[in-house]
Amino acid sequence: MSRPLDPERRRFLRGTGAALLGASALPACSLVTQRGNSSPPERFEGRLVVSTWNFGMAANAAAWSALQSGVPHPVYAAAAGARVPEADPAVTSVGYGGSPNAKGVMELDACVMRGDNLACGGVAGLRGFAHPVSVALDVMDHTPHVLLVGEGAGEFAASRGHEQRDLLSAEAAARYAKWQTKQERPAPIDDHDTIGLITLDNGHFGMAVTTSGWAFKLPGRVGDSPIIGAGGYCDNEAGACVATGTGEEMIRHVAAFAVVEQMRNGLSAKQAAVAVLARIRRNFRARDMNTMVALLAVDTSGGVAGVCTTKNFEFAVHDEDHGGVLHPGEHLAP
Ligand code: SD4
Repeated sequence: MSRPLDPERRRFLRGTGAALLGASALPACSLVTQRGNSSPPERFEGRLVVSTWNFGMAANAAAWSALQSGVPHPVYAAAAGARVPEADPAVTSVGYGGSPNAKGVMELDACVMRGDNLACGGVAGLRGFAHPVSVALDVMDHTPHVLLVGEGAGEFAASRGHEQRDLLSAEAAARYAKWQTKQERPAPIDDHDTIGLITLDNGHFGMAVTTSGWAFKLPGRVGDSPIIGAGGYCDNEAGACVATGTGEEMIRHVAAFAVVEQMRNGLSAKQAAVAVLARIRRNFRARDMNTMVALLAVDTSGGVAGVCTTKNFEFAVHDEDHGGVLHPGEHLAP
């Protein structure tokens, strides 16, 4: 049974959703993008990189070069792409320059997965490291585990020699200070944009997700992004999916896994993503809330779909025939 929201919280969720979506939560990005007006072609041939949001354009370009240079598996190309927004202070929801938790501390989440053998790795609540996605790769490649959290994740990252960095940019500190001075200080529910990348090369899927998560979240809060099956999943036999938006909804529905399983049952990327997103929205509406959830999926035939509960979603696609193109997400019909 779903827990009814108290009227205060209900008002807050409605208010923040409307305000933030109206203003678009997308961070400024200096990249010149080739903006497609419509959905991508029905299917792509050959190598492919897709990722969430407009900052996915620069990430895709890096992932594409990595694919071209012959990485051992496309997951390493996905991670190479993810490192771009992790290092970019203009991206206010990923890595350096992302948003801190309610105590002003940066806690980052990331995961990676490969579709041939389902090897995967993740870190949650990682503090003080520049590239959580690289630490996630090391969890996959150098431990028998799939997810390390908090202090242990940090100790592991240090033991592997990962770059340490103060992740709170001056701009992020200013945003935090502004948020702190507000009388009511709920965390803004739609103030977060994760990058999730899917790479496909010769039938082999790779996937990477990285984020600073929900801005001003409770310390210790973990979203969907480091959780295999929630924020991302891939399987060469079925397809791949990454998610962005309110992670609690993705965790509840094991969203990325659900989309991949629908593709395994024969649905296209678009049919699968729409089916799962509709289920997620039905469920959160039943809890009297509204929020942003977007699913980006690729099927084994090279079909790509990006669907969202709101109108502001965009996704980036890079392939041989078209180069890099930014596509508008499809808004799920009301
Ligand atoms: C989270 N899903 O931590 C992430 C944030 C996000 O678009 O994707 N925002 O809930």
